[in-house]
Amino acid sequence: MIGKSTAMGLMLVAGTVLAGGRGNRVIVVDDFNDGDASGWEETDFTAGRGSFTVVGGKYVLQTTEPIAIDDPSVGALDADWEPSMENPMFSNGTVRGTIRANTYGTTVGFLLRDSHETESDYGFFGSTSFGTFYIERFELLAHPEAPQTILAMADPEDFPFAAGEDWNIEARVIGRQLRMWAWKVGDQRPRRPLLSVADKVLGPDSGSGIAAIAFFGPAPLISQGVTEVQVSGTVDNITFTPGRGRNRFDDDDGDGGDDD
Ligand SMILES: [Ca+2]
Ligand SMILES: [Ca+2]
Repeated sequence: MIGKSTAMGLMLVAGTVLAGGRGNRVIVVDDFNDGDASGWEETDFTAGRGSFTVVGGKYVLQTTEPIAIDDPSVGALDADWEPSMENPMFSNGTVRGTIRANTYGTTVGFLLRDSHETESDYGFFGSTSFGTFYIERFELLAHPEAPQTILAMADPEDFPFAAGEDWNIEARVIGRQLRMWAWKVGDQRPRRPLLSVADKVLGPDSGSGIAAIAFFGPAPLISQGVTEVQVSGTVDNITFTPGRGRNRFDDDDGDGGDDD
């Protein structure tokens, strides 16, 4: 059954497809400039200690109080973009958006191939506690004892990520190829991805959801002696480019053609 909000979301998608290159298009997911986050399904894993607000045309996911480092929720605040859920058009493609961690300890980023049936996804994050960017596979139903697998992580010495910085993130999953670009707002997009890894566990049939999420990663924080985190992450200017259509962003290896 399609609910009213989903039907409206689909209309929104149809109305905001921008002209792109041959066989390609960019879908405006949300820029939050209308002051609300309609179309986003918000899940507060902290059981009432989280808030989702649009502030100054940006989407802010934050806890209303510090969350203890051993809290099983890991302070997670998850917002799913409803038109992408169970919609195969979003199973392969590229999410682009900006992220900012407003507090030390916060991890913030985007999910692709998110499924609420299997509670699985691929996550593309900036982590203030690791101090850099990483890609992970998440499978709660299949591996409840250890759902997170870090597939690739940048070197924090070379690619540091810290609280208070605005970054562009480009997160791509096409087939089994995962890629992530990250560059500071105002800088030029690097030609080559920061992270590139193949993984075949969560195929295109595993899920299609796009989500924004903020949480904390306990492991590095515990080793640093941190006892609690007030999670706060900001996202904005989110777009999605479906499939592997050729455009000027796809020629990452510089050979004049599409990659892969
Ligand atoms: Ca809105
Ligand atoms: Ca905005």
